[in-house]
Formats: sequence, C-alpha cells, structure tokens
Amino acid sequence: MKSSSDLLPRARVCEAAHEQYILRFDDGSESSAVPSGVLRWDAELPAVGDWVRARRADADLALIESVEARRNSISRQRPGGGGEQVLAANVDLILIVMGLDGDYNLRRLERYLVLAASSNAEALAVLNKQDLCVDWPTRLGEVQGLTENVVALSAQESVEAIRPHAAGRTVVLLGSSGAGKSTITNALLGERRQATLPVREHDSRGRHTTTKRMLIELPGGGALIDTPGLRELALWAGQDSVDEVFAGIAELARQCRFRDCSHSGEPGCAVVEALEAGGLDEARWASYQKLRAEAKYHEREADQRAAAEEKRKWKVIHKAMRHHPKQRF
Ligand SMILES: Nc1nc2c(ncn2[C@@H]2O[C@H](COP(=O)(O)OP(=O)(O)O)[C@@H](O)[C@H]2O)c(=O)[nH]1
Ligand SMILES: [Mg+2]
Ligand SMILES: [Zn+2]
Repeated sequence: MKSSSDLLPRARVCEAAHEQYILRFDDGSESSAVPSGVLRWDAELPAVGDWVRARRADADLALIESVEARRNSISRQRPGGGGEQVLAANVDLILIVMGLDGDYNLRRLERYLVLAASSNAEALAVLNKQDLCVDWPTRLGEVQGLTENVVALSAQESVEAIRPHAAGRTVVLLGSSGAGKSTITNALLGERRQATLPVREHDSRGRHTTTKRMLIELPGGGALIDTPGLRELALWAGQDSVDEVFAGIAELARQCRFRDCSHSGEPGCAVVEALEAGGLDEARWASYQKLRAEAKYHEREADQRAAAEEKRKWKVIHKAMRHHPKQRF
C-alpha cells in the first residue's frame, strides 16, 4: 500500500541511540533525525540498518515518518529481560570476530552462530590475531567442526580473506571488545575511521573504544556496521535455530529409542552411547542443552508477550468503539 510518506526522501539509519538518529539519504547527504510523533506511537522504532522515509525539518534535523519492512534483523534479549533489542536490520553477513588470544572461546562462538541462524543472515567466523597464536591451525580445525564458514587472519596485516564476502553487502561485525572489529572495519575501508585500543595483557580483554553501533558505507558499495562488544548475549532465537547450528547433535538425539528421551539414562539412548564411545564431545553436548533450554524459555516468553500484546490491542479497539459507536472498525 502506498502512503504519503513514500513520497519523502529515503534514507538509511547509520546510528541510533535514545531516539536520536543519524540518517544517510540516498543523495549521500547526512542529517540528525528524530522519530515523528506518529512513528513514536507505532512503537516499532528504527534500528541501525533500517531504511526509512524522512521529512527534512531544517538544515540539520529530519523527522522520520516511516520505517520500511525489514528483510531481517539481528536481535538479542534486551539486558535485564525487556524483550527484543534489534542490534542491526537488513543484514546480509555477520562477521563473528574472535581473537586467537585469550578471547578464543568455542562456546561463545556457538552462541553467536545461533544468533546468526535465527536472523537468516549468513555468518562468517573470523579468527583474528593469527600472529599471536602459533597453534592457530589446530584452532581453525576446531572451529571448522562447528561451522564451514571460517577464515583465520591477522587484521593488522591483511583482511583480503573477508573482502570477497563483504563486497556489495551489508555486513555487521560482532564479537568481544578487543577482538579486532574496528581494526577490520578500518582495513576494509582503507582508512583509519574507527578508534582502536590495545587489549589488557593478562586477559586479552578490550576496552569499549567503540561505544555505539555505527553503519559506515564501503567504497564500491555495501556497508559495515561496527559494534561495541556485547557483555551479554541472551538469545532471541527459537529451538530450531539451535538445532540448525548443532545439526549433527539434533539428528543424533532423534535416534534415541524413546521419542521423549531425556538422555539421562534411558535404555537405547543414542546420545549417551555417543558420549561413552567418544563420538560426541561432552562440552559441545552441554552447550547444546544449555542453548536449547534458553531458546525454549525464549519461545515461551515470546508467546506470552504476543498474547499480552493482542489483548492490549483489543482493549484499545473496544475502548474506541465505546466512544465512537457509529464508527466502523
Ligand atoms: N597482534 C594483533 N593485534 C591486533 C590484530 N587485530 C587487532 N589487533 C589489536 O587488538 C586491539 C583491539 O582491536 P580493536 O579493533 O579496537 O577491537 P574491537 O574492540 O573489537 O573493535 C588493538 O590494539 C588492535 O591493534 C591482529 O591481527 N594482531
Ligand atoms: Mg571497536
Ligand atoms: Zn537419548
């Protein structure tokens, strides 16, 4: 359906914080922006990566009137449990950046892979700081056991392994603070746009040099979204996304004798057999169960939330009908 806002200039959200936005218009100009009153009423506020229509209020302020339907979005559970937080919208590729120093953690990588699976964006694991890890081939092999899409590199030397994946696409960089996201961003841009800071020696942890999510256009098409490290990454994903990432394990668990096997000692349990035979890694199995339980909890919560929202909508409609009995809805 065409609406009047379709006639307004189109722009992409480059930054979003506390209802303050930076937009980049199709003509290349940039402007600060705030949501219009109508949009605020709509509740679904834009996120970085969204395409919007905006009215220029004056030389350096625009009013966002509408948000285009998202192709996809990357979301987590808002820290503190307040529902969905969209980290980025309309994303083609997620670079999961992990340092080959103390940052290296397969369990965290699995969590990111589930996040990617639930967003329907492609994921590429980037093992960075190859120069700091003599044993990097072993780690590369470990990660290849989780996903086929992985590259190992030193962002300080070359990011050419990433370039063909990023060309012409919207790419979001996720990973711990200090993993090298801003270094990769700068290298892909060919300029030092994002500030970077050394990590602490003893635990490889970075400081939050990048303080907000920010979309930056790539020369030759495409865009990068650099992000601060996420301290918390509670899943906004269903159990099917977990099964997608752990395809082999999900398949194995379906081979137990009893369909509702809890894998805790029933006869004919394919999981216990595989654990005993050494074909299934204990840590990976534990990780699967943990993420599966978290996703199940999320599904239940999302259902309750949807039911509450439905109820609220009908309440508003009934109220309006009482006040305007002649009006049709
Ligand atoms: N040795 C080494 N250090 C790197 C590499 N890539 C990034 N760093 C350093 O790691 C630190 C954190 O990088 P930064 O890009 O700010 O990480 P971010 O927090 O993920 O954006 C900086 O001091 C970078 O210079 C690499 O490939 N090798
Ligand atoms: Mg950074
Ligand atoms: Zn079983």
